[in-house]
Amino acid sequence: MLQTLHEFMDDVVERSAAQFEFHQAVRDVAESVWPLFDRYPEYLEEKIPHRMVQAERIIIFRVPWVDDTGTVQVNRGYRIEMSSAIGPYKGGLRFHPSVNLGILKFLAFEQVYKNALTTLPMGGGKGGADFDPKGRTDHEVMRFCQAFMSELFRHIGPHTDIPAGDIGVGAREIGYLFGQYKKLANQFDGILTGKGTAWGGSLIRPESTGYGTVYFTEEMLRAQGDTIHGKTVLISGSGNVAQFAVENVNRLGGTAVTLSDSDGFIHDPGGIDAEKLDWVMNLKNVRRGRISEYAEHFGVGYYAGQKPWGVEGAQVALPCATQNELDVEEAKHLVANGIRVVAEGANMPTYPDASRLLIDSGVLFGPGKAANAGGVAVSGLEMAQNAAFTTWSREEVDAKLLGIMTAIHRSCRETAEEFGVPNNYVVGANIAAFRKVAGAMMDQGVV
Ligand code: NDP
Ligand code: 2IT
Repeated sequence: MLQTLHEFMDDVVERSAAQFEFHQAVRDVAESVWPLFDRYPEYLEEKIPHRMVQAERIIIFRVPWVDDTGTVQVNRGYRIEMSSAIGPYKGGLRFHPSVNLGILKFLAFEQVYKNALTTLPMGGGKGGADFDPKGRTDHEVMRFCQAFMSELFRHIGPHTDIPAGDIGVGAREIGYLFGQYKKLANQFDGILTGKGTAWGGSLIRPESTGYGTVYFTEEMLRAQGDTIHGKTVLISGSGNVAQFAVENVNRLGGTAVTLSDSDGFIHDPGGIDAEKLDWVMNLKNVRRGRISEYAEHFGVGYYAGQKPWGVEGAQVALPCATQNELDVEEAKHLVANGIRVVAEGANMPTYPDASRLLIDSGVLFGPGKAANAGGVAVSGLEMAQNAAFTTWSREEVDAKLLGIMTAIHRSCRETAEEFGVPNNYVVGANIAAFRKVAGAMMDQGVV
């Protein structure tokens, strides 16, 4: 007698107590793929889903470092090596005080399926630390990164595990991490992506997640005979993903009117144009200030402690900050205000009941593992350039990114149709990705 979905989820919850985000991510995939097992019972017989929820390896380590006052600080570092079924472990590093095992396991689990959708041969992983870079000097961040890499370096490699950025890990941190790896390993390897373009980084990698989310949105609209051109767009977050989502909305003729951080959001009804976006990039990436300063500088509204989902007059919403930042009440506002598309630039920003409500209300909903896959896809292109000892032009990488996002969209759409749920990109993404990973696991035996 094969296990039911209910029994499977009970087991997952029992064996990973209190890891709520992990349960949420697993349930989302399991609910989509369980009906598949009527057609392919061998997946259950071979315990493919049960193997998929166990990381191949988890490394947890001490990260001791000394701050500018001479005080010893101790953080906890992690690397979750989730699945190498279709390629080496690949996925970002997150530095944020909220980081814990459950959050990183959810991110690593999502990464496996996201990477499978990219068309490139990458397995899934995620890592990070409960380090808070806010308010730290560059030298403190450097010493932390060096301490973190002093342990991580022995576990990664260009054919083993290739980390990248995520929340709190951008160009500055990747630089410090790479420098320490090189010093310890005495090798100039492509062991990280998101590197500086002078030392092995790919053009368009910084832009790729935000650009890709907007390309995916455009594809969803095109499938309905529409485009982003002329649309008003709500965006949350103001970091890497949000910034380049704004840039691509502008390129495609839309108007982005909101940005946020963990303190509140700004609403600029006139639109965040190229000049204002430059100002935001300086604010967030150089001065490391708060988004409220935008409102003071440009004389627009700032809403402390709130999120942008109640703003009226928009047709597209792109949550680009963090997990579980769009709840069912906010989803009701979006529907009531006439939103046509929600595409997740962040990982799992929408609560499950909120995404269900959006889909049931006819909103086109692009789940993160499809909509934000452009970042890791261009990381894959960075690895390809490193391996070939070459670099590609901006135009070449951007065209490949667009091609990949179009392919991901097509695969989600066709799979949703095949399973009788047209326009359901959640089911389409989950089944398309699961089939690829499960197939590889079946080929490779019980390992
Ligand atoms: P950044 O660190 O550059 O920016 C994060 C943004 O989200 C900041 O505006 C930050 O505000 C806000 N934020 C973070 N945590 C919270 C929170 N708990 N509540 C409210 N706001 C919060 O990160 P990225 O832009 O790289 O990442 C954003 C999202 O996109 C994450 O979900 C990440 O996993 C996902 N992602 C990133 C990819 C990448 O290539 N970078 C690829 C695919 C997905 P504040 O400054 O106040 O903390
Ligand atoms: O969530 C993600 O896909 C990322 N943070 C990017 C991972 C990567 O390896 O580029």
